Amino acid sequence: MFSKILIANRGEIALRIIRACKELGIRTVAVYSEIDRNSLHVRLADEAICIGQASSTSSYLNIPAIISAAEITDVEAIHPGYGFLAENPHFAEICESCKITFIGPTPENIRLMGDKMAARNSMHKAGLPIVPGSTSVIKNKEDALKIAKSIGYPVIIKAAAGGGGKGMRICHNDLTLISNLMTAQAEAEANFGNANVYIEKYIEKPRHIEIQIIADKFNHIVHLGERDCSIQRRHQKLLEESPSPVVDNKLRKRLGEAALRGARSVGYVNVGTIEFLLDSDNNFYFMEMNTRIQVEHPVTELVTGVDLIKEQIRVAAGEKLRLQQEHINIKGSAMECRINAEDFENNFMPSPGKIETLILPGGPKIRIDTHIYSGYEISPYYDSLVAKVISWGENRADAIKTMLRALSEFEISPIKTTIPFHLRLLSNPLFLKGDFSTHFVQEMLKEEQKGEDV
Ligand code: MV4
Repeated sequence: MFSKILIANRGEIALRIIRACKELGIRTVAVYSEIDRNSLHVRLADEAICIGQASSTSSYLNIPAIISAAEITDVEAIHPGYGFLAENPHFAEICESCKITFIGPTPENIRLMGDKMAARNSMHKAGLPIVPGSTSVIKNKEDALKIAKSIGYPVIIKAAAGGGGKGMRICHNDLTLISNLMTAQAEAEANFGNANVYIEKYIEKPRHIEIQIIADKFNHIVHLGERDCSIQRRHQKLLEESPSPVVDNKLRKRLGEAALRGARSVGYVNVGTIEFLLDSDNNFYFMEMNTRIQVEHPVTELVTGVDLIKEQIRVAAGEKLRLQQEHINIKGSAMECRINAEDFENNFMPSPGKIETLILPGGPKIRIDTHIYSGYEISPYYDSLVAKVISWGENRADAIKTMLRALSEFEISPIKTTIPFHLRLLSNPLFLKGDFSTHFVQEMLKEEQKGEDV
């Protein structure tokens, strides 16, 4: 096992990783930007090194500064958390060449999954179902029209280097297809430095279902069931839950086996998530693979009892995975509400600032992952996540009741948050029935807007 690791991240995930290290007997090195000097990850780590100014490019994305900090403190490994450098194949390579273990998959796997079209082709070859569409780059309008004719409208244009919903265009006919193609290519070039786009049949109102996997370096791999991440707004997830209200044991087995087949086919190691779209007939299609620990990993931890961060560190250190698929059972139901410093009443406008009052919920079946405290200043430089409230219940209805109880205890001021959104969501009859798609939030907010107009 490692004796010392560096955490190349900030916020709640840095704390989560430091806590796992403490329990594993691993010493920790925090890195921080000038503005994060008073952050909890700096206080809780054994050592802390300032790596630059507030802007992410000067600090948490500053590879030379982070590698220098790792060399000075003589760590054996770097945990990248999520975001920042977590899915940067170049960073993983540099760690490797400096003889520092990158706690994650290989640079080759990160690079493959970063190219969404290559990932799609690779998973198709492995036998996973993919949405009908193109198997190579769309070069011109003739290519586009030919594909659209063969699969039928609506279609969606996606950037090969995109992902997470960025750079997508939905087209309903030849005319919009041709005009969207040019802008999609230009946008892809501008945003990702890669103009390559591909086309898929557009699945209307799907659910976003993702399977958590973990693999060791000895070809042993297990899946830990699904998370339903359909509750999102503009590709930002707001609530995630496990199990999905629409996935039964039979479907879970099929999704899990598909995920394992895909991961095995590329020799994947460490934690990963295979995203699927599930259509209204319960057909599923491979979408993307995330090669990092995800924000929503706690819901899987609560229903499986597996500490994903500890397991991730253990397999990176070359330990054998002790989990066996037949011993992984989904117990009860868990959900996570993302509390962002955003003004729900004001179109989710960012609401940074100093926290004056803070009362965090607690009690049975509630877990809070957060880095904030009374007197902490939420900076506008980084993402707006301030806390994750995660509830567990014997069943979904109980997990919802406990979540409502917890959110009603949560006091934070003067900054505005997404708590009022969650209170509304958790009392919506369709949500309570489990009847929703990736369009649900948009539809719910539009419906409420209408009510206000009358
Ligand atoms: C799609 C789709 C419908 N049809 N692909 C968005 C994020 C990226 N992971 C893939 N995304 C989508 N791809 C086809 N062929 C709809 C979405 C989509 C979506 C997916 C998951 C979660 C939220 C979403 C919101 C809008 C669109």
